[in-house]
Amino acid sequence: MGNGRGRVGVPRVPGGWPRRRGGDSVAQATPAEGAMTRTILILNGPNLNLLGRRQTDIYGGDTLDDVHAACETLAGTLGLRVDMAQSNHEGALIDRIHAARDDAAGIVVNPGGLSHTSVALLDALNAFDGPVIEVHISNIHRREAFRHHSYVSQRADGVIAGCGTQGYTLALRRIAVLLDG
Ligand code: CA2
Repeated sequence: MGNGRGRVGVPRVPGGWPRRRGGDSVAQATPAEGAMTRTILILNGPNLNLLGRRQTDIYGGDTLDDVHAACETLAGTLGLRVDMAQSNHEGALIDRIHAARDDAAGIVVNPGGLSHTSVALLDALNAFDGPVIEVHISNIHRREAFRHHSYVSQRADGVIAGCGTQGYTLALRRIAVLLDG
């Protein structure tokens, strides 16, 4: 079953993920547009700035800078660029997702605690046309019941949970597959 957006599984069209606004192919794009389509936004929600500094028993010892470095290294091998962002503010996260409509080809998102509460974040992601992979460092299904549901999962093309910070690089690999078709 799809997400109501006409995308079920891996897209089969040449050139990868269906483009919005008339469906320009990569071959038709200008160099500037081509570069734009290969940037992946890695968006982190509230409290993830503390990663590696507190609660290392749950989230591990890597900092967000470590995650950024690992993603940048991998992205180079995948022909992608990454733009890493974190905010403790729901509105700022929503604004960044809106901007991603014009400056990112895909989104890797760890919404943090907002996963379990934010319809507004879901609405913002529903306005983004590229692939979205949701990441949770911890296995939310093995934790408190209130963490078992994520609003964002209704939009996500894939969900990775419980793989530690490796989940971010796994998500990047999946986005590369989805974009390249
Ligand atoms: O497992 C995940 O990645 C979570 O998205 C992390 C959220 C939590 O609310 C979700 O249920 C699962 C919490 C992020 C807080 O991150 C911290 C990291 C280190 C120290 C304190 C908080």
